Amino acid sequence: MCNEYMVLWNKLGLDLEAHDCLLNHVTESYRETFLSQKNRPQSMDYLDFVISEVHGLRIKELMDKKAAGQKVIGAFCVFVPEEIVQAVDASLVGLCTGADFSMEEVERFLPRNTCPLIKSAFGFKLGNVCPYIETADMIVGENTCDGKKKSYEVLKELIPNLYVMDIPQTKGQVARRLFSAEYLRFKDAVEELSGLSVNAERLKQGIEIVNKKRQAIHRLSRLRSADPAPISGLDALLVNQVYFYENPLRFADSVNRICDELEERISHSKGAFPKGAPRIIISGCPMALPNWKAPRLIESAGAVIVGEESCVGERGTRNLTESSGETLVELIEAIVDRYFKIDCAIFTPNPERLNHITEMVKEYKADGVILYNLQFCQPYLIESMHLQNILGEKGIPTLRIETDYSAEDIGQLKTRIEAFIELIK
Ligand code: BJ8
Repeated sequence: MCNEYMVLWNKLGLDLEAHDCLLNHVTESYRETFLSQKNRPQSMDYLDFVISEVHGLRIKELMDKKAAGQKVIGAFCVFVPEEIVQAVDASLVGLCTGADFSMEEVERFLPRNTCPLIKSAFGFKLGNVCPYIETADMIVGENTCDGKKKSYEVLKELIPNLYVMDIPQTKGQVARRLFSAEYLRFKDAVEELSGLSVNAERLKQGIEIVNKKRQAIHRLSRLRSADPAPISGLDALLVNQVYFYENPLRFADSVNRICDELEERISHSKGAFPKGAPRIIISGCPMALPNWKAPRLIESAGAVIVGEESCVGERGTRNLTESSGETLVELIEAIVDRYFKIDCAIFTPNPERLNHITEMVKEYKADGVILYNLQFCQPYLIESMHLQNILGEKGIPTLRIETDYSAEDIGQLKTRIEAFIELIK
């Protein structure tokens, strides 16, 4: 690894040996999962490069920005409004929560039966292996599920610059007022952090930047409705994962370039999978980098994932923020409107999610749905049983899986996924 990065990681206080182990693991897993795919679009080179530099060049870029006075904000959830972060020229980065690390240490702070995503956040901090956590000037936690909200009380002891945002759990008028007040409180906090004040012009610009990357993702999603699917679900998931790390405008340009190539492929009926391959919507808990286990099993079994109903996917990106308002209040309200539509399972009731899944099945011509749940995630696990029943009544074949970040259940998952794909063929 280049010396310059070693100096950088050292300066950030990373445990260089443990960090090396993590990078080797991710590089190996990336090679096996992504580089071994057949019929990959050429323009995926961009993502190969981004991943190879995710702890290198991107961190250096963020550190250079910090040296120039700009701020970096880390987040664990899609409820953190990036538009407001952009309005003070700061960068928002999603924090790694997709792999087990330092589990023994983690279980000194959290019960064993805690969702892997939460444990992962602790593991990356306790193991001193995440340069994003160490680069961030502020880390935003959000009171969403019980696991997250209670764990932030503990995480605060490890991360003094943790800022916790309250998120309502219902969608009535009172809840919306709370949501709006919390976004205003967040605006005040980022203004204080950056020393810049958010005005209508800055916020409009922030909205337009974030919308551009969402629009690029929307274009990609539409192209995935073609048969043969022009891109694998794994590569599309990777695009959705990189969404949380990359510079937004560079990301939008690069995804648009991928889309240009996919349009070309579609015009020649060229696909990542053969025409008629079983088509799957995967729905449920977020798949944070570097969690690729379930999609890899699904696509190795010959099916292609054509959409993700997930926060690392359409739940997180599907709506744009209206940018036509002229005043700060109008623009903040537009942001609140946009984020209040997110149909996370922490809301009760949450009928929009079922509607979204059924729309996606139709839009992407899916043959079945795989409900993906992380172990001990009560909101998604409970919702998934109900969803499976209703989707079954609608004649949509559905498989419900529950997993974690270990390799222990790969054999059992593989058998169940292969049987499901056989069924829907
Ligand atoms: S908006 S899905 S990113 S909260 S998997 S930690 S729910 S126990 S991640 Fe999420 Fe925001 Fe909702 Fe999306 Fe809890 Fe479940 Fe773990 Fe989860």
